[in-house]
Amino acid sequence: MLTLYQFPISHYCEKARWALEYKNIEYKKVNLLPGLHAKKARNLCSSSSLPILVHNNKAINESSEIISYLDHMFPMNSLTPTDPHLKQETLKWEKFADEMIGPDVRCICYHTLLDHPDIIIPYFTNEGPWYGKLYMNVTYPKLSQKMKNLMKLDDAEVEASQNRLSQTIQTIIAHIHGRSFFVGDAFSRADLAVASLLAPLCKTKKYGIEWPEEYPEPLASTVSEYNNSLDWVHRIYKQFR
Ligand SMILES: N[C@@H](CCC(=O)N[C@@H](CS)C(=O)NCC(=O)O)C(=O)O
Repeated sequence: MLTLYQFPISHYCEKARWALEYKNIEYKKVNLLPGLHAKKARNLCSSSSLPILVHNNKAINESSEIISYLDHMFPMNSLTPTDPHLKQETLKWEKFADEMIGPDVRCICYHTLLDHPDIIIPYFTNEGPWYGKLYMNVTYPKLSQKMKNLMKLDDAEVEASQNRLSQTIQTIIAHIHGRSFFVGDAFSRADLAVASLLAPLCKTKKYGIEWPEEYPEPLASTVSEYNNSLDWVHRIYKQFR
């Protein structure tokens, strides 16, 4: 049995969930509480960041490493092309998504959502330890401040993230124009990475959590600006998730 240590709301964790489910691999999810996750994660491997996949007593972290491991161990429904050129292109776009989409989407979303404990705490505690709500009720003010500091969620940083993300989305639109997939003529980890890391802006179905009907401001306005540009994400989710 494989075990995925994760946060239900995390888009990097969604990337790993999607890969596992696309490949029809049975696995168990263990939802960790932000703050308390670090000790468990560091006991499993050297980093505190999730997702972490455990299989046969081996712990793998980094969503891209998890996909490589899964394709190696479970070759069915491979997400990595075999052709060397296509493989290189696919890994390039996945890296682009991991570095250019993931952090900015997270910054923009948390900048608003951390100020709404009524919305975010149920995601943090979803199907986690029984004491999750109790723990959050006591620690949330400190935890949210720590998260804001770690992610540098001040207005200037969020504005920089919005500007970068607008450019990144333009790059994506230009690349995908006239194509069905990021690389070649089949669904790959490049499509999966780009779509899962943009998914919180699109509130895609099958992400694994129920999105709020309306995001609070200023996230709602930001999301509505991007929405017309992100049809491709909805299509990929509909077809392959
Ligand atoms: N490059 C990593 C990024 C993972 C990541 O940033 N995870 C965040 C959640 S979205 C996390 O675990 N943050 C808490 C921490 O690092 O302690 C990947 O692809 O897996």
